[in-house]
Parts: sequence; C-alpha cells; structure tokens
Amino acid sequence: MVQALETFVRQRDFRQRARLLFNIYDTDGDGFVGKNDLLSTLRHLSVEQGVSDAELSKACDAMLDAFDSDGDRRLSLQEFSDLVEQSNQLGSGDSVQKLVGSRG
Ligand SMILES: [Ca+2]
Ligand SMILES: [Ca+2]
Repeated sequence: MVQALETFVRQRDFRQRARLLFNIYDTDGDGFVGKNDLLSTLRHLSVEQGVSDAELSKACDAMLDAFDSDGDRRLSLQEFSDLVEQSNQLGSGDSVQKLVGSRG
C-alpha cells in the first residue's frame, strides 16, 4: 500500500517535472518541441561550454531520431516525457556534452 503510494507520487512528480521542462524547451509555445526549440534551449545551456552550432544541430537531430516516435520531427509532451525519463540530467548543462559526445 505504501509502496503503491510512493510509486504514484513518483509518477506524478515525474509528469510534473516533464511538463515543466517541456514548457522550458518549447520556446515558441506552439505545444511541441521542434528542432528550433531544442537548438535555442541547448545553445543557452551550453553557452559556456564552447559547443559549436554544428554539434548542437547534430545533437538535436539525434534527440529527434531517438524520441520522435510518430516521425513529425517534433516532440509532443508524451515523446518529450520519454526523453526526460531516459536522460534524468536533462536541464543541466552537463547533458549537452553527453549528447554531443566527449570532446577530447
Ligand atoms: Ca515549439
Ligand atoms: Ca513527434
């Protein structure tokens, strides 16, 4: 019973967190996280890490390839939630470097 409650709370927290991040990433507010949304958010996050636009663009394509399950090249809240679930550190600048791979 307690376990079920904890699971419920965790899932609710996760959904709230995913929605919060979704709203941050959806910079133009159209209800989807497209490549431009990803680019501008990641650019902002990685501003001090010297990641080039080309690398960011590649990272965005990789994210879309991995999580855009219906193929419209933008992430719905559901698709974005999957991404958040699999990258718990999304939202920290650290995640950008992981996405673009280590840089020597
Ligand atoms: Ca958008
Ligand atoms: Ca999609």
